[in-house]
Parts: sequence; C-alpha cells; structure tokens
Amino acid sequence: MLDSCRRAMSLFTLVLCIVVASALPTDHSRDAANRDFDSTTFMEKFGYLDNLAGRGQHDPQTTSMGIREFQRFNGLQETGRLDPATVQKMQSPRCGLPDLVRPSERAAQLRSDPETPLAFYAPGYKWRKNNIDYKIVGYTRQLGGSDQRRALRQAFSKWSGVTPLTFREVTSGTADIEINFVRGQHGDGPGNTFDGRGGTLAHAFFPGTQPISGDTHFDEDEQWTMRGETGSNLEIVAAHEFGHALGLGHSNVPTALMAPYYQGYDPNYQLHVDDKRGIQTLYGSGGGRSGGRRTRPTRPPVTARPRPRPRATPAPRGRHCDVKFDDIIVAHDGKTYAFRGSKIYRLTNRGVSRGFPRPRNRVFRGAPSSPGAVVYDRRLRKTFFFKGGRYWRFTAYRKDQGFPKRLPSAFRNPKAALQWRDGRIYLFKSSTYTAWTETLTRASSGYPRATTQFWRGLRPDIEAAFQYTDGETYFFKGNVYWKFDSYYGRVEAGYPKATSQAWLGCTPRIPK
Ligand code: RRS
Ligand code: CA
Ligand code: ZN
Ligand code: ZN
Repeated sequence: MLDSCRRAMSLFTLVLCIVVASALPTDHSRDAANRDFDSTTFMEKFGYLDNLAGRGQHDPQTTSMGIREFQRFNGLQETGRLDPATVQKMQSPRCGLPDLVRPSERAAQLRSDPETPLAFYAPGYKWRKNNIDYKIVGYTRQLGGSDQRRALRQAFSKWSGVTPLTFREVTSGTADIEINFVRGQHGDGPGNTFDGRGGTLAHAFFPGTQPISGDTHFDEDEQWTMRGETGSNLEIVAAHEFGHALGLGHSNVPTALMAPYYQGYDPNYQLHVDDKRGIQTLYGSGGGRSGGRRTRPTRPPVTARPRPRPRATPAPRGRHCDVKFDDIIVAHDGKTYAFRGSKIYRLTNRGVSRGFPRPRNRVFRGAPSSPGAVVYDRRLRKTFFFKGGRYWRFTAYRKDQGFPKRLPSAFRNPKAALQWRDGRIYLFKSSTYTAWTETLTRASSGYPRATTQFWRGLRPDIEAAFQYTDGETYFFKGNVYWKFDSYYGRVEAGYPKATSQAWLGCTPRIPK
C-alpha cells in the first residue's frame, strides 16, 4: 500500500484533501446525477479505500469499512452502507472543505500566545532545492500575455520574499512548476476535473509527486482578472496555488492566503503570518528580498545548534535531558506533546515549554500512563492512546465515551504509532509494522511487514514516531532519533542524532 501510494497521483490530491480537509478538486459536481455517482472512485480518491485505479475490485467488507470511516469523519450514522445521507454527503460540493471552527478564538490565541502552533498544514512534501523554475505552458485567452506573466511572477515573489527560494521563468524544456489554463477534464484524472465557472478556481500538485510535481492548473472557465471586483484575480489565486506547489496544505486561519476559499480582490493582499510561518518552516527564512543572497538550510525541527544561553550561568543541561519518550504527537491544536510514563512534555522549537512536564492527566484526562504508542489522526481529528491490549480515543483533550476498548490481538502492544502521509495509521511493534483502523478486527492482508523493508535505514524496534509540523517524519529509540526522507524512502544521512539536543533544548555535556 505504501509503495502504491507513493506512485498514485490521485492519492496525493487525496492526502491533501483528507488530511487538511481541503477544497481540492472533486469529481462530484453539483449537478452530477445520483445514478452516475461512482462511490468507489470517490472513496479511493479520498483515502477511504486503497486506490486500485480500476484494476480489480474491493471486497465488500473492505468497502463497508471505508464507508464507515467516511461516515464517522462526516458525523453521519455509521451504517457501513451507501445510504442516501451518505451518498448525498459524498456528492456535496462542500465536501472536503474544512470546518472553520471558532476562527476568531484562534486568531486571538495566536496574538496572545506566540507558542501557538501553526494552523497551516505541511503534508510532508517539499522541494529539495531552493532554485525553482517554472514554465507557462498555456495562457488564458482573457488577458494579455505580459500581464499574465507579471501576475504570476508577482505571485511567486510573495514566497521568495520570505524564504531562500528563487523562481526563474523558462520557456523551453521541462520545468519544476508547469502552469496552464485548462477546462473540464484535462488529463490529471477524472477526480481533478474542473467544474465550469464558479466552484473550484484552480489546483496545484505538491512537490515530489512525480510526474506532475508542482504543476499548477487554472480553470479556464473562470473569469480571470488583473484588478477589480468581478471575476477572480489571477495573481492572488496563483499565489495560493504556488503555496501548494511548494508544499503547503490549507490553513484553518480564514484570512490566510492558504485558506481554502477565495477571499476576493485586495490590491494590497499579503501573506498572513500563518502563511509565512508555514513556508518558513519548510524552507527557512533565508535572505529574502532585503537580506541578500544568503541561503540558510531548512530550519531543523528544533535548533540543533547548542543554543547560547543568556547570562554567564553555566549552560544548564536541563532536568529532562536524559528522557526518552513513549511516543510523540502533534495534537489537534498543532501543539507537540511527548509522553513519558505518567508525564507529558510540550515541545517547542526552543525545547520543553514552561510549566512542563505535567501529569498527563492534567492535559489528557483519563489517558493511560506509560502508553505503548500515541497518535493523532489528522483525518478523523482524534487522538489514540495504545497500551497493552486496549486503546483510548480522545476528541481534543476529552476522552470519548466508551473507552478504553479492546484491541484485536493483531494490534496489541504497539510501541509506536504514526500517521503516514497516505493518511493511514501504522503501528510498530518489535521488528514489524501493521496498518490499523478502529474498524479492523484483524490485520489487513500483507501485514504485519518487516519495519526495515519500507522504512529503510531505521532500527527495526523503534519506540516513538510522528510527523512534525515541518512535514517531516521522525523516529525515536533510546536517546537518539532519525529523520525519514519521504522522497527517497529512507533515513536521511547523518542520523541518528541525540534527541536531547534537538528536541529538548539541552546542550551537550562539556567534559570537565
Ligand atoms: C484550491 O484550494 N486550490 O488549491 C481551490 C480554491 C477554491 O477554488 N476554492 C473555492 C472558492 O473559493 N471558489 C470561489 C468561487 C465559488 C464560490 C461558491 C462557494 N464555493 C482556490 C482559492 C482559495 C484561490 C471553494 C468554494 C467556494 C467552492 C464553492 C468549491 C462551491 C466548490 C463549489
Ligand atoms: Ca471552476
Ligand atoms: Zn489539473
Ligand atoms: Zn488550495
């Protein structure tokens, strides 16, 4: 499954769509007649079923489980059948748009607490270089060519202004980002068909999704404009799409450029602080327009440099420097939590947050101590704790009713849990891993698998795993960690490294 996901193009759109519940192109146009609706394609596209791409059929039990997952995600009754309410939801044009929950509350929090994590979501793709070229393969017939080139150049400059990225237009050969105006079905799969005027304005593909990596398509059926109230402003829409082409998902900050809705023409539109933090998490801040040509490497998850400490006090090694974790998650609110015994640590770019560690019960009341594994499911927006033969489910910080529940024997005693970028949850135990969902009663076919077979370069018996807000996947064992390069499908060079320095803000011990 993992391998096929890495290849299946439609799945990349799907991961974005599900994981951040975005408004990416959907094939369920508003007027699609019920009888024409292909629920299998829909469920494949949105990650509820493996993508068989028309080769073979899903067995009814698997299909039913996929339907249940969809129903749970959408708050429908979990019947496992394609009842009218379910079909209607699948066909809804708004399907996949995020819930803009309490946006004002979030904005206020962002202002008052600088540790408030990012609302943007980096799905785990990025360019492994800073100099990116683009090619305008086709233009809209509605505007002059030089106007369009200028609008696109200016849209790119929003991102190059705050990162070490540079963008260069090429007119021949291939390019990293190929731009085109197209209508209807246009060759990137029925799931990406444009829907005529209105609805979806444009879409773009993440980096690393060969062969259409970074490609950006505008719906030629829209009315494209350079300024003014009517129609859709090409530069603003392009700036949003290029955010995806650089690796950003949608933001739940409603006024961010990366929010999934077009917010109208604003001659002075700017990147929101959330867009800026998002892109800088992936590429670093660089020199930008004002800072010269200096390019900095991508900021590591936490500074790996020994940090200069204020005043002359000897560098404290900190009380938590020898800790190893049961597991780590980025929770529903974007905060990073590490679990150890009965304690919970909140991690920031500077190390452990003030006031932490705390008793886990003060944060996740009713969670087990010393969990074997913990994972936050970005798709279902639930946190799962695993311990021995049981698991606990949380919505935000509240335990769901009826938990803990029993785990089927195939899933007992996991030591780490990870949601990979295909949206699936994988449980790791001794030297194997297994895909898991709540509805499974036994391991899916082909599981368990040898950990090192897919996760090349890892120790087989890892103890903690998670995807950080930089979109990268990290594994932990003892007092070291590895970064997994999802592009090459193996651990990055230079690992393992000391957990305490990078994640806990500890300085190395200076021998006396
Ligand atoms: C996107 O995220 N691409 O990367 C798509 C996004 C987009 O097109 N969003 C739709 C939108 O804002 N459309 C405006 C016109 C239609 C208004 C009707 C209600 N409605 C790109 C933007 C952010 C630049 C979302 C949307 C709004 C939508 C829809 C989608 C009705 C389908 C049907
Ligand atoms: Ca459209
Ligand atoms: Zn397209
Ligand atoms: Zn978008």
